[in-house]
Parts: sequence; structure tokens; C-alpha cells
Amino acid sequence: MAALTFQLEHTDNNSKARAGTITTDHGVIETPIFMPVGTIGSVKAVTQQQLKDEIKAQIILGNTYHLYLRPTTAIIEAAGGLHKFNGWPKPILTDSGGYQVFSLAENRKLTEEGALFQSHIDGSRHLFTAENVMDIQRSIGADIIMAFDECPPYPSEYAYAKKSMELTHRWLTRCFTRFNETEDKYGYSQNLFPIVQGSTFEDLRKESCAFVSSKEATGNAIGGLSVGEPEAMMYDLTALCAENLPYNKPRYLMGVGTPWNILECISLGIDMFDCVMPTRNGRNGMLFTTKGVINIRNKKWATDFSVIDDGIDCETSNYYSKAYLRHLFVADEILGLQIASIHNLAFYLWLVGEARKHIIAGDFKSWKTSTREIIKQRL
Ligand code: PRF
Repeated sequence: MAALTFQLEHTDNNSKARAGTITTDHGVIETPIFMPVGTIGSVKAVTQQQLKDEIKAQIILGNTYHLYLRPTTAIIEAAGGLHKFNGWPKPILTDSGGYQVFSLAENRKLTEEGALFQSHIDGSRHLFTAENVMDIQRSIGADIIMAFDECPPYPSEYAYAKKSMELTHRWLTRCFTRFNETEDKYGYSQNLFPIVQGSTFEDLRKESCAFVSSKEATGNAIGGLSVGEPEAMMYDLTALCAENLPYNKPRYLMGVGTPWNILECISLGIDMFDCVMPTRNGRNGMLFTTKGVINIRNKKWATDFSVIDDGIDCETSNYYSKAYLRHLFVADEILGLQIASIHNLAFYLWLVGEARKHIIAGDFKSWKTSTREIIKQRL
């Protein structure tokens, strides 16, 4: 029951990139890391065995909003926590649900107390507060749990962004109070990560970083980015936040992004990422490979019998041909969704693993420049 620790192993001389290790009671995570999204306790179309053996995932995400509604907190608690329920033995992180309430629920209403919302499943009414979101995440039992926050839309007016950030800060203090009053439920340590907000305003972002840092959490997150703002603005704000968050704690950039976004943000000092892109885009036939981006439905792949990607160490990517995968997509066969999801996730894990190797080797910046042209290319 030891709180999470972060060991910095190498820092890049030519950028802010770092390689480190996060140690949790469910094992070690090598950073920089990408975390597959398993919203309802399942990474869509992928088994836990495939996550472990083929994709080589080290930590996966779950979502409080979804798990609370279905299967319900009570059922996860009866199972002995999410690790026991879904059979994933390594670290889990749960997002707090605030973000999903605002993007999914119907008739949601924000008050000082929390967020009132109607379930997207059956319209039933619920209230999320800083306190019950801590209690629910205690019961789900993730190794890393997220503070309850509001993610303002882009663009937001300064006055709204400021009010929203201040509310997120008051919720944050309530989250820590409740978190510290309650115990780890399942014999291993849970860690609360606060989230920086402040929309696109530099002074608000700095203020939020200072407030978040004052909580002395074991790790910190940056929210409210990649919500429609220009890419250059996202990088500038990420750089600003990374500089203003503790150096010796992991920094998690929430919901980012494309393979290129990830490399760029690693160079700005980010250690942890999650995004639905590899699985969601994979299900739409978009494959990220070490040679470039493929639309597998394209006719040009119909007779390409070469394997999906021989550049990464993943049995699925090295086994099935592009022509076969195209056939599965064109025929609407569910195996196609599985193969594409496994491959894309394996690619994302390969990408962050290579980034880590090159940070350690000392040639991250030149590797990133040469990799950029290849991974952005459309085949
Ligand atoms: N807050 C939370 N989860 C998130 C975000 C946020 O701002 C984002 C924004 N990119 C993704 N997921 N709690």
C-alpha cells in the first residue's frame, strides 16, 4: 500500500522530454506512456490478453461516468474492484466523469455542489459531486483517480473560463478533503491526480498550475486542451503548463492525441497520454503504421498481401495482410474491427516506447524529426 512514486531516469538535452518510471502497487509504468481507453471497463474490441501480450499496454483507462451507470458501482464493488471484475492485473486510471457528463449526459446542470445530469442510457437523474465522485472512484478501485473538474468548451470567454477554473479549484479542494478522509478499499494504494484548467488564457493556466501544484499530489494532469483549439495553441498551452507543474511528478495530458501530437507533447515534458483515436479511428478503417497512415477500405489495398505492419513487435500486425483486413472491412466483418484496434494500439505503444528509447539514447530530437515525415504520410 505504497503511494505511487515517479523516478526520472533520463532528461533530453535538446528538448523537455523525459523518460521515467511510475511505480504503483499493480506494477511499473515506463514513461512516456500511452494509456488505451477502456471507458466501460473494456478497451473496445480488444481482450485483456491482447492488451497485455500483443499491444504491451502497461496501464488502461476506465471512466467513472460510464461505470457508475453500468454495470453500477455496487456491482464493481461486489466483484472486489475493477481489476478483479475485468481481469486486468496492471494499473488502471479512471477519469472522474465530469468531462463525460458534459459531453454525453442530457439536461446537465452545473451548480456549486456539482453536476446534475440525466443518464444517456435511460434518462434517469443523477448528481455528481466532488465527494461522491471520490467515493465512486474509491469503489471502482483504480490506481490513479482523477479530480472532478469542468472542461470549458473552445472558445470560451475570459470571464466564463475564470469562473469555471475557480469552481474546478473549489471542487479540487473538496476532492482532496474527501480523498484524505477515506481509505484505499482493496489493499493497494490509490492516488488522486488534480487537473489544470483555465481554457486558452495564459494567466489562468499559470494560476491553475500554481493551485494544482500546491496540492502536492503524486502526479498532475492538464485538462481542457484538444477541444477544438488550433494545434499551435494547444502546444503553447501544454508547454506553459508543463513548465509550471512540478518537475519530479508525472504530467498527464488528457485526451491527446494524434501520433504526431504525442511526440510533440513528449518534447514539451508530458509523460502520460490517452486518446480514443487509435481505437475509434481504427474501427473506421484508419490505420497508423510505421510507414504512414492507411485507409484500409481503399481499393488500392485489395491485392496488397503484405502484412499490416512489420515495423512493430505485434503478432497481429505481423500476421494478417492488408488485403485480408480490407476484405474484412468491406464485408463488415467484426474481426476487422478487432485487428485494426489491436494494430493501432500496438502502434501507439510502439511509438511511445521508441520515444523513450531515443530519450535514453540521447537522440530524441533528430529521431522525432525523421519520424514525423514518415508517420504523417498518407499511403
Ligand atoms: N477533464 C477530464 N477529462 C478529460 C479532459 C478534461 O479536461 C479532456 C480534455 N482534452 C479529456 N478528458 N476530467
